[in-house]
Amino acid sequence: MLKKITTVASVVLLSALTACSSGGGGGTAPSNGGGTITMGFAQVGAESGWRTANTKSIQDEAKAAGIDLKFSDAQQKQENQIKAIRSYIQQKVSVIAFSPVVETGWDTVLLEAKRANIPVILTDRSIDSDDTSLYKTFLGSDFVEEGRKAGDWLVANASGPTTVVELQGTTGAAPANDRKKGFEEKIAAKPDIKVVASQTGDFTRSGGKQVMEAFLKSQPKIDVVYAHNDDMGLGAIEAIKAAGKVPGKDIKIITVDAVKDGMTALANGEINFIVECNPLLGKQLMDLAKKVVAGEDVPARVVTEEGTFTQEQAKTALPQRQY
Ligand code: GZL
Repeated sequence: MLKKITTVASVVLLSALTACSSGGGGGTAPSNGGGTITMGFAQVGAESGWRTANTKSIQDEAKAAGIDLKFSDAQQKQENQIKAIRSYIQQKVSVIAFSPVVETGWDTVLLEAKRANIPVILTDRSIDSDDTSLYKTFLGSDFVEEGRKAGDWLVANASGPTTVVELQGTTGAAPANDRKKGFEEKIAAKPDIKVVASQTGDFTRSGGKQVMEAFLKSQPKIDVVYAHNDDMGLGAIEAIKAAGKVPGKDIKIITVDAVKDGMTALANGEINFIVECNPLLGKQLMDLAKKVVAGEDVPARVVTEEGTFTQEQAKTALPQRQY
C-alpha cells in the first residue's frame, strides 16, 4: 500500500538539444522565394483533451506566423495520415509536419516527400526508422522520462506489496511504448510494486473506463492505476466510482498530460499525481518550419519543457493553466 502522500515538487526544464540536423530532405528545401510558406499538417485525431489543445496551438501559431496551414484529422488511423501526407506532396506544400500515430510504417511515404524535395518535421510523437534523413527534426516530449517521473513518484510513495494496473496508450504509439518503459525502469527498484494487468485504452476516456471496468472484475486487489494519459485516468475514475470505491483514496491514480480536466481531478483528490506533457508545440513548430524552408540548420531533436504536479501544486496551478 501507499505511505501517506508526501509532496515532491520536481520541475525538470529540458532545453533544445543542439545538433545540426542530420535530416536531408533530399538536398536543399524547395526555394520558397520568400513567399508565403504553406504547411501540410497531418494530425493524429481528436482523441483527448491533450490533442485538442495541441491542435489549437498549431492552428493559432500558424496564423500568428503568417503560415498557410493545410490541416487534416486522421481519426487515429495511420492510413489516413499517409493519405494526407501524399495529398500535401501533390499540392507541393513548402513543408510537411505530423504527429505519427504509431512508430512504424512511415519510410515509404516519407521517401516520397524526400524525393519531392519537401522537408518533414515530426512533432509530438517520433517514428522508429533507421533513416533519419527522412525528417529534419523531432519536436516533442521525452516520453521515457515522463514514465520515469511517474515511476519515481510511486516508488517514493508506496510501502509494502502494491498492485498496479496500467492503462496503456494507443498500441504501437511512441508515448505508449516509452511511458511504459520509463515506468517499469523505475519501479524495478521496489519488487513489492507489481503491475498485475496492462491493456490499451487507446488514449480515450471511454477506452480507459471500459478497461478499468474489466480490471475491477478480474483483479482481486488494485492499489494503483497508472494511466498513460489524463483522459483514460478520468474514464477509470468513472469505473472506480461505479464499483463503489473512492478514486484517489481506495485506489490511487497516476496519469500523464496535465490537461484542465485532469488537473481538476488532481486538485479534488481523485487523482494523486500527474506528469505534465506539454501540447503547446505550435510556436516552436512554426519557428522550426521557417528555418527548415529557408534551408537553415535546425537541431535534430527539440525536447519540450514540462514538469509534474502533486495535488497541492494543482490547486495553485489550475487558475493559470491555458488548456
Ligand atoms: C503525447 C501525446 C499523447 C497524449 C494523449 O505527446 O501524443 O496523445 O499523452 C494524446 O493525451 O492522445
